[in-house]
Amino acid sequence: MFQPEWECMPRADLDRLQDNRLRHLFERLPASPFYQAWGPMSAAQLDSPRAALADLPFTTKAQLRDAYPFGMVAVPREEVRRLHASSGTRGKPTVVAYTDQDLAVWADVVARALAAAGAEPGHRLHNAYGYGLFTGGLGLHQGAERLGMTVIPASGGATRRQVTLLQDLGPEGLSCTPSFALRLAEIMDEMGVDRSQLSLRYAILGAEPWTEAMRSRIEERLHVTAVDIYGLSEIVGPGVAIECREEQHGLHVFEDHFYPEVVDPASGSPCAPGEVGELVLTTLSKEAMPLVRYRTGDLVSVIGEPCRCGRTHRRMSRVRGRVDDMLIVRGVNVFPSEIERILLSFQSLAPEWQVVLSRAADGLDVAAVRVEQQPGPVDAQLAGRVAARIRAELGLTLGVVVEPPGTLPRAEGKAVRVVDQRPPSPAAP
Ligand code: DLL
Repeated sequence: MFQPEWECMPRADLDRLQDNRLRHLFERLPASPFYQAWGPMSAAQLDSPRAALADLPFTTKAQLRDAYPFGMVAVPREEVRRLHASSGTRGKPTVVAYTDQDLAVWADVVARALAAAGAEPGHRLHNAYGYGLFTGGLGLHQGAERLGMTVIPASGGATRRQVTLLQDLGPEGLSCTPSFALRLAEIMDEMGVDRSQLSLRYAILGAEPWTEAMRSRIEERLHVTAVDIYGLSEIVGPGVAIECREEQHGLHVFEDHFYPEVVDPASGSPCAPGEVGELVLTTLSKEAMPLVRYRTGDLVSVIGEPCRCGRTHRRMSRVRGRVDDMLIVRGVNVFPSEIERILLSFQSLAPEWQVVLSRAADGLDVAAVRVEQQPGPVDAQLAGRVAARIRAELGLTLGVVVEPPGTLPRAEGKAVRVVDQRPPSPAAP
């Protein structure tokens, strides 16, 4: 463990620490042009900050976009040491600012995450997250250095060369998206790489939703222990939460820096432990861009039981999906991850898949699944069996097309699982 004094802090001490850090956050908030409008916090709010937090408004992605580029920054310009930005595929990007102290905290939490996966000082990390404005590459990089690892900054792309580096440089750890881990395995098969000759032992995978079924495939094909790492640029980047290799079940949220809540996405009221809702995060130590009750859009539940790894920080489930990624096909609601779980229960299917949404002549939406068969003899009945299982388990009628191996596009970063070919809705009058 990298920082046991923080990661295993007794719960009562952690509660007190959160209260103190929240109080400090409340005092600093008016320095942010956006939060200035809230006015100063009252004495009662400063007195019981955790209780007060639950009554404060949420902060949303739309507000961050409106504040583009620097409307949320709470420190003088010369104290901002780095900027990152979200990809902005759904509109303007959101800019995220860091002070020296923010970068140090980020490196610490990523170092904790790497250690939770099995990394040790002196190990090598092959870091295949993209470098640049995306937080994956630099986030893992500085965390690995902080832990005392040797970093191989492979970034995305050039997959064959990456396989050669994995063979020659002897890294114990791999960090990338789950879909890129599979891509590496696929190219290793093409190149005839014997996995027992590789030194890889663990993989730190995240930045996109993935399932237990996908984990089994990756662990089998790369001979690694794979753990799930979660984060988002707005809060810090990777390192908000991590699974421990002891349980590989639930992600510890580093609660000394990020205060989690899970709320009903419609009403905003708190969910009971175990109930799935939207993850809402408050930054407890961020200087450059503090955020209060930020709605992540990610659906998770809180795991109540203590963990045998000894960390006291609460665990959240894997991300089940995003509030805005739920597919509604002819009245049936489904998350793409549920489709992945069923597809990968067929050993004859490869872990490459997409859902294609289109609009039929009758104006209703239709969804079809494209998935690849594993190399081997063609099974003409397979598509029918897959469609029947999806219908039986999800109550959803989907067209299923089983494609030959190597047909679907491969992602170098985050996989695109849902392709929306529906015509844009007519603008409101
Ligand atoms: O994806 C940060 C990151 C980099 C996390 C490397 C992990 C590893 P963004 O590009 O801002 O930041 O995207 C954040 O990605 O709100 C989730 O919807 C999704 N996401 C991130 N990690 C996971 C995960 C990075 N482990 C958005 N499982 C988040 C499921 C994830 N979804």
